[in-house]
Order: sequence, then structure tokens, then C-alpha cells
Amino acid sequence: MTDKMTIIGTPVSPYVRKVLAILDMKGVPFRCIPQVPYLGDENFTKISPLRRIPVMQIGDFTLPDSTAIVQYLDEAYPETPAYPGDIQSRARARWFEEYADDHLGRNVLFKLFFQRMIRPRLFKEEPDEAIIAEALEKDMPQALDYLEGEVPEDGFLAGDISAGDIVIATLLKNALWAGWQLDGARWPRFAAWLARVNAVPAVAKVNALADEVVNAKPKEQLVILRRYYGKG
Ligand SMILES: N[C@@H](CCC(=O)N[C@@H](CS)C(=O)NCC(=O)O)C(=O)O
Repeated sequence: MTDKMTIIGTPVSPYVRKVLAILDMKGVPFRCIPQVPYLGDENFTKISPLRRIPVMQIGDFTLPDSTAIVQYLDEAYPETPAYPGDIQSRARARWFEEYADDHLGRNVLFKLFFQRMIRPRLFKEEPDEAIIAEALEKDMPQALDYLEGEVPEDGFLAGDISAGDIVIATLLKNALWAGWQLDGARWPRFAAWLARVNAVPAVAKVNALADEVVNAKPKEQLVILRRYYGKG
């Protein structure tokens, strides 16, 4: 494995940040090219048929999708696993990763983030306030009710910190940017769990990076990325 590990995707994406945090946790050197998915040309479609980020490249090997990437990383670099513990803990970590990707990400937060941030900034369109209200008032509370019953009083969703914990935390950062606030009195276990996840050094670091890149242009993001993770 001598070719450089490259992650393609702007770290404004929670799925890109999930991969960055796991690479950092594992101590794997990488470089990140801050591609914005909506602005990708036909070369982007070749490496990402669904035109989504992140994509991983190592020499000629190209792999889209953060979950596929993290599973690859766990096999290639088994130290500090992203799916730790016994077989049931590992399965549970994968479930929460899927829940975050499909439901929380695609159906809830993405609506919010797309409407509040991407539509006005990238497409110069007004956000659809009805979609935002539904996400904030109905979908998010339902998801948080579920998660409140799942998070442990101590530790993480699958014992040790896992990809399942990390992706929920990175997604929620985008929700905060889009105007969501966590009601710690209504979901106290969840709030305590989230604080524990956000205190994990690789997550704290990627969250700090996130706050710096969110208002930066891709060229500036590259400089910020190098400051946090080196040149790879
Ligand atoms: N399941 C995918 C989700 C990736 C995803 O939806 N990424 C967003 C950015 S946060 C994207 O590329 N969106 C562009 C689009 O859906 O057209 C993964 O885990 O990588």
C-alpha cells in the first residue's frame, strides 16, 4: 500500500468528516480534496456514479460511499477499529451507521441542511420553510426519541467509540449550522452521550475543522485541511 490515500469531498459534508475522523483515529496519513458534489464534472461521475461524496482513491483503486470506505479502512488498518467489540457490538455499530446514513441523514438532516445552507448559497434559491419546519418539529424529535432510548448511560452505542457514534455526531454538526438546537432537558441521555462523542479527540478535531471550513471556499478549505491533518 504505497500509493497515497486521497479522500475526495468537501469536509462540509458529515460523511466526509466521518471518514476523516476515522482515518485520524487510526493514524493513517491522507490528503483530502474538497470537491463539492453539485459542482463535479463528468470525471466526478466516473469516480462517483451517484455523484456523492466522499470517494476514496488509492492509486487506481476508487471507492465511493463513506460506509464502504470505513469498512475498507477497518480491514486495511485494523488497529483502533471503527467497529469494535464482539460480533453483536460490531453489528450494532453498523446498524447505527446505516440509521444515520439512510434515515437521519437522507430523510431528516439533509432536508434541513439542503434548504437552509445549500439552496440559498449554491443555487441562490429561497429555502422551503415548510420542509424545514417538518424536519425540526416532527422528524428530528422522532429520531431523538428513538436515540434517547438507545444510547447508554455511559460509553458509546456499541461499547467503545465506533463509526455509528461518529457519523451521528458529524451529522448533528450540520444540523446545528442549519438552525437546529438540542433540547438537553427533553433528551438528557442523548445530550450526555453526544458530549462524550464530541470529546473523543478525533471527533473534537474534525468538529473544530468543520467550524473553520463551513464558510470557506474549496481552495481555502484545502489550506485549513493541511493545517489540521498535514499534506498526507
Ligand atoms: N451513503 C453515502 C451518503 C453520501 C452523501 O449523501 N453525501 C452528500 C454530501 S453530505 C452528497 O454527496 N450529496 C450530493 C447529492 O446527493 O447529490 C455515504 O455514506 O457516503
